[in-house]
Amino acid sequence: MTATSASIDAVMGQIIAAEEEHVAHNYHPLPVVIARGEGAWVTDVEGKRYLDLLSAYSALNFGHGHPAILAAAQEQLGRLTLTSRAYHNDRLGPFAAALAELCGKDLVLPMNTGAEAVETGIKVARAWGYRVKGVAPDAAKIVVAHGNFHGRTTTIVGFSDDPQARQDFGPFTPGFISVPYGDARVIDAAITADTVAVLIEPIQGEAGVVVPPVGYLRKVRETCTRRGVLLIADEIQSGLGRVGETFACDREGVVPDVYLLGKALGGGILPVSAVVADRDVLGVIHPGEHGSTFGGNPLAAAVGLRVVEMLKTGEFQSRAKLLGEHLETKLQELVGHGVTGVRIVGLWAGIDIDPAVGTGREIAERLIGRGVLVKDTHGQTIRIAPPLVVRATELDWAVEQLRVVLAG
Ligand code: IF1
Repeated sequence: MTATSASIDAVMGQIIAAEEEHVAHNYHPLPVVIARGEGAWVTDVEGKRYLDLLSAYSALNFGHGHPAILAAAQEQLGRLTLTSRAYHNDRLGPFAAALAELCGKDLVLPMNTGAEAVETGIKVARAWGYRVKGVAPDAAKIVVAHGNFHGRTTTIVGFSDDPQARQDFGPFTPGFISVPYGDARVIDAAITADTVAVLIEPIQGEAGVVVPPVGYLRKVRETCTRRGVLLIADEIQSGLGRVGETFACDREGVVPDVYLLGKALGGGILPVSAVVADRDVLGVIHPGEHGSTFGGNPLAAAVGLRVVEMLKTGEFQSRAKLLGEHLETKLQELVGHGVTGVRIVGLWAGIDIDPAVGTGREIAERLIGRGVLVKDTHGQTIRIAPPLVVRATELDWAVEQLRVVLAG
């Protein structure tokens, strides 16, 4: 079903129709056809400009076409893009060393998509459980949280509680126990002798930027340490500057046993993900037990190294924190004026729309006409996640467009 409205130009209508004709309908895209991107802005096929407040779900933390990242990619494109891990390449080592240092860990297992990092984290935790903790064969359990989103593979959707993610995709992988998010006591109660890990998002993205109570992450960390299970933090969306820190776990001074990273690690250019942990965890994986054709390829490593170098300055984290405080003040002014709730951490916000004004999707569609791109989630919520290069004046302008749309 194409949401073509009368206002969409025939050119865009033709492009959308062609996409409809030949692309599987696994998404319901908003009615805009983007052709170019620069910084926090994108341009459609007719030359109309939009402020990008989604950033490809935080994969574009550094904006569209960041010159330093493009330069690293272009230089590597002309040298070497892929070897497979059957051989060494001269880019993976420096990337892994820099990323491990950024995380304060020993080892990096490079993959491509976020879901692959999550699946890898699950395999590593299970292998650690059997080979280090001594859990009985095939008995490993992993505790997850209600409202989680960790990707779209059948194992991952198997522990989702979103019916749309699970319907008709079974049977599912066993060994996962789901508990309410935000209460460390239920995690403690769910841990048994067979539990090898707790897998959580430090802030739940898809659920609508759900921030757990202060102290939750610290209590989960303490519980995992006391009960001898791994804390796996899925920072694929919350990490790499988005929340005003390098990692969302940093907000509570929590260091997980395993970081799952992705999205922005690829600089908005290509899929780069990684599992990062100390040797006593990641060292359980032996040659031939896990991998991927593109994991750790020299192009991904060159881009990933540049991203890590950019994060080491702390500039993007500071921008996200300061601009986030500015944005929060502006968004709070909308509460009671078409907005029923605002949750924001750094430059990552979930805004609940008053049903009397419309659905999240309707607001997102109306914002297109005012040059602002957002994405709805779970009916009444729109999420705001601009590139961290966005300017305060651009955020002010975007909030003003939202105010006008809400006012009808
Ligand atoms: C889609 C959602 C966001 C993630 C976390 C792992 C992954 C994701 C915390 C998997 C991916 C993406 C997937 C994309 C839309 C987007 C999304 F709406 F699906 F849930 F951001 F909230 N962990 N999230 O957020 O990473 O395999 O996609 O690289 O599937 O529509 P991936």
